[in-house]
Amino acid sequence: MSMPRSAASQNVQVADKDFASDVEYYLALEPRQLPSRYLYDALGSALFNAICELPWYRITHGELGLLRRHGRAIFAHSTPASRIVELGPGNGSKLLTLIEAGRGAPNHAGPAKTGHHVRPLHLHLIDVSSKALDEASHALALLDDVEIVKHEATYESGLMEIARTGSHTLVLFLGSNIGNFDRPGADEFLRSIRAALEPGDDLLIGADLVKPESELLLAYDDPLGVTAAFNRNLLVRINRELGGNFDVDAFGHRAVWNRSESRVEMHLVSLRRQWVRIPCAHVDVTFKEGDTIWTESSYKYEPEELAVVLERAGFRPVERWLAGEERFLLTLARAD
Ligand code: AVJ
Repeated sequence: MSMPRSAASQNVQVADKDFASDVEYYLALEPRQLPSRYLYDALGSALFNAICELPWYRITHGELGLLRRHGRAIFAHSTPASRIVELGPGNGSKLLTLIEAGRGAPNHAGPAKTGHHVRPLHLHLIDVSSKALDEASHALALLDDVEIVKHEATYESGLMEIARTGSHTLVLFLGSNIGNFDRPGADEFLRSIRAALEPGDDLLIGADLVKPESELLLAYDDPLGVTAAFNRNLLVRINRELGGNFDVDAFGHRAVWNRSESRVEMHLVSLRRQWVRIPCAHVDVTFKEGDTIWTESSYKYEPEELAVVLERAGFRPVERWLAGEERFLLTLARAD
């Protein structure tokens, strides 16, 4: 069994060069777009945490309720693991809730109440946002006998860092973060999670389900304008980090339910004709009134579909828990 590597060796910086070249590349596509992972700078992460508190955004509350109510069952159904890897821990509340709810469960790897000596539980947090990593590790440090390893990295490179240590692993992919991938991308990404695991390892995945359009639009275009601020902050970030001259006031927020693709899309809409330059990304572009930048997709699932997608990627669904009110599904699946 290999030893866990030290925390210090595992910080991979997401280089600004990637941001500049992605902005250049994606703004040249038709339709114009920007990758949603860049929404999460420090302010973007804070705004996302605020979104999670909104009464219209029900993913977080629905999922936390499931983790709280079924935490013991989740550990009881999973292979005993000495490490938990979370892809996109946000502020750490999902993992904290799961571990606290799971205390005393038969397979819970953390400090048991029985007084037996238990190896410390290793928590690996993978996120592109250093702010999120700091917040999450701070929140999780409240737990006894855990060792926290931060990976400031994309999911893909973080997964390569945690791959194959020989110790059993539970991977958490919660919050409907799977929703940012289109269907082929989700297939491919789940396969890359599977490739980082050994047979018998587990994946706990949370997915938001298809629901009435009116509910979806309220969740992604809230009356307080927090989601609009979250979206427009991407322009603020481009201005600050890449020297752009976006007039942030001149872009509106739009959420669209694309039924045939089963996704909610976020767009920024130019409110007038304007010329935008982003020197560090070699961008020089004009927007007509009504021109858009597509900034995010949040794909929604049907329960049966998710099981099929997991099976295709080499996972066998073990158990699932549904929040009926919020239409949110938590699935535990085992690597074949
Ligand atoms: C964190 C990607 C799951 O798509 O629901 C929230 C991000 N965007 N409101 C989502 C988000 C707008 C969120 N994910």
